[in-house]
Amino acid sequence: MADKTFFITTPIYYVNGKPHVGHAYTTIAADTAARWQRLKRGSAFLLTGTDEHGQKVLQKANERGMTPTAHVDDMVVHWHALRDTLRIEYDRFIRTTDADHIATVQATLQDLHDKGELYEATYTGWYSPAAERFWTEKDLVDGKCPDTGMPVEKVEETNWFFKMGSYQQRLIDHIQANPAYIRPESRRNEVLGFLDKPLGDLCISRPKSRMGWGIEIPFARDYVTYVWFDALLNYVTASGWRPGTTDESWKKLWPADFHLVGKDILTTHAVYWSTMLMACGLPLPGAIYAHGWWLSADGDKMSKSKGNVIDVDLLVRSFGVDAVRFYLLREIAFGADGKFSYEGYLNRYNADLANDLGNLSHRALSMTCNWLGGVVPAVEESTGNEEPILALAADVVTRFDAAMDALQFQDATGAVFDLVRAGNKYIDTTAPWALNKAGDVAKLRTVLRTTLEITYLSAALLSCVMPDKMGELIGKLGRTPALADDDVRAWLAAPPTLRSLPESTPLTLGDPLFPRFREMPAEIAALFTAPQESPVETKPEAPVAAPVAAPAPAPAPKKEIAEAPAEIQYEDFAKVKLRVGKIVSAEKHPKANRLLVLQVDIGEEKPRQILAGIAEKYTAEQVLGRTIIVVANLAPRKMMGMESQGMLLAASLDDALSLVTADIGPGASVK
Ligand code: ME8
Repeated sequence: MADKTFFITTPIYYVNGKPHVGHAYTTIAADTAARWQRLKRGSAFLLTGTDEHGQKVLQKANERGMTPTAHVDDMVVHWHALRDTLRIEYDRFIRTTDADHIATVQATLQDLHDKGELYEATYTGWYSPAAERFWTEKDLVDGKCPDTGMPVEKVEETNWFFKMGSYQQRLIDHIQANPAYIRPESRRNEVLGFLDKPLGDLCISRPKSRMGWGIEIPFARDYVTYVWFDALLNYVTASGWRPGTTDESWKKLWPADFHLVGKDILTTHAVYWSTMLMACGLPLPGAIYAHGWWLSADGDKMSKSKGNVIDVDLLVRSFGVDAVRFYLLREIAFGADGKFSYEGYLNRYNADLANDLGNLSHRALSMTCNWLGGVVPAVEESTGNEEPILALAADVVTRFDAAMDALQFQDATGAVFDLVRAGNKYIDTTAPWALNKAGDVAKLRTVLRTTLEITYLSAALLSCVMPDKMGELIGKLGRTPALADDDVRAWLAAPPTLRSLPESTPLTLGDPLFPRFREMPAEIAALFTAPQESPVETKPEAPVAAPVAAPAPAPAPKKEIAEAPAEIQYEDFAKVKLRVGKIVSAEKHPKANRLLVLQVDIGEEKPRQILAGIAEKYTAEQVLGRTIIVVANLAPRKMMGMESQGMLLAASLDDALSLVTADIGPGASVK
């Protein structure tokens, strides 16, 4: 069909719990891709929803003392809410309890039955209620379910089977002929490996006597269909397809361009779903993209029972929705696993959003407002630095587009941040403050116009990732998101010229877009009020060259400090390796008011991270660039969740504190 709409799907999620960061991840990725394609093509269709049948959902309803219907109606509210909380512009939210879906599933079952694709057989096997599937004797691990480790029951049952095995070779051929069908490459190999072994048939029924919460099989009324057979069909229900339909409008959507799934459900999509489609006589989707897993900070799978699930509402409340969307897509390659830590989150927020992008936009706007009347200036005299940044802008548009088409969100955002950083460097190189002071208005106009244009181009591209904040920034630059979309389309057709903002348009300075977080937001910090590691040293009494380590967090009991002996031997002192170090970066510790997190160059390959309890006396800005003395062979230790790889020396007297400094290059040894 000529005017086929770009169609992208998320998994439909079980309504046995509330959404967490993992569910948010797939949904945000799909939404970002859909927004970009909508911008490029004029339309796109994003499908998401909930998987409401089956054992797991029934079990949860039972635990809550509710009927399954009351339970799913109650839980779906949390999933609908993602539209607002995460700014998900979905075109349909499908529920497997929707009437059109039930009709499609029943019609498909009947059709496959009529075509001889289904058969009845008696089966004896080990059934795992937790995994909702049968295992053979040899699959079991210590007599338990290999997937869940839970007990299994020996069950003899007559059931209905789908002749999945008969499609094995066709599926292998399809995957081999279409290298992009299963992505990323490593997952494709995994599926081909799975298909090396004989593929069995799929049991697609459950006797109502055992599990009645599902869609009734029309030709076997004592059975409901298996939850996966039901769930996978949601993708075609939403297109409007049904067996035998004469209305061809479903072809506008189907086949889907992308199914986005987590790696946990790749087999069900790559094998069950692909063969089901073959049996239905439907074309296969363009690609099944299995992304990686968000793990807890210590590398564990997130699970409610472990209490390590990251609450996405809390993140949004604390940092805003745009920052959450950005972090999830920027931090890890789509396909790889990633560990979620609040420290990592805060650092990324501060470095990319508050610093790089926040600075660029705030500098561009504030200098124009201060020195050029707050309107978009004309380009006048070149400073000789404009050409490279123009070339980079064109390159960034191309890279962004290619990466977004391939769902490489990390590369796409990375391309824009190359430009953002180049924009900041351009400001530093051209020094508009000096041009202003010298009255060189012709060059000043060029520099600020170029900077505003770079900010605008970055905002316009990033608006599919951060729709609210980038919309706000586009507004500050005197444009609207709709005009920005037009501009992006123009840059895709011909390289940008950095002349998109109409001259003399008034600008709005306003507040910084991404305020810097000096500490972890209170609601998150409160999660960590459990007892902290107690500090080993505190500020000693000695008036000279006293090592300064982290002070205790308020509630922790203070440790008694052993009196330093009156005399030590030279060998004792010789054990301490002292080095001169230069502080190359300084930040407040996200969770401890009194700590600064320093990166100190002591002449090694890379700077050492040193946590110093000096934040009450020194700001990060005051210590940046100072040349200090470091105890370089102190065993690393963790303080409030971050590692300190050494200690700096400071002198203290009463309330006064002074860093011990040196007038020699980093790496010099102190004897
Ligand atoms: O499997 N990291 O639903 P589900 C990344 N109903 N993604 C994660 C994640 C994590 N830690 N945790 C969950 C089902 N996800 C079926 C799907 S589709 C026809 C039926 C995401 O509620 C990821 O997309 O268990 C994963 O595949 C999905 O949630 C599983 O959601």
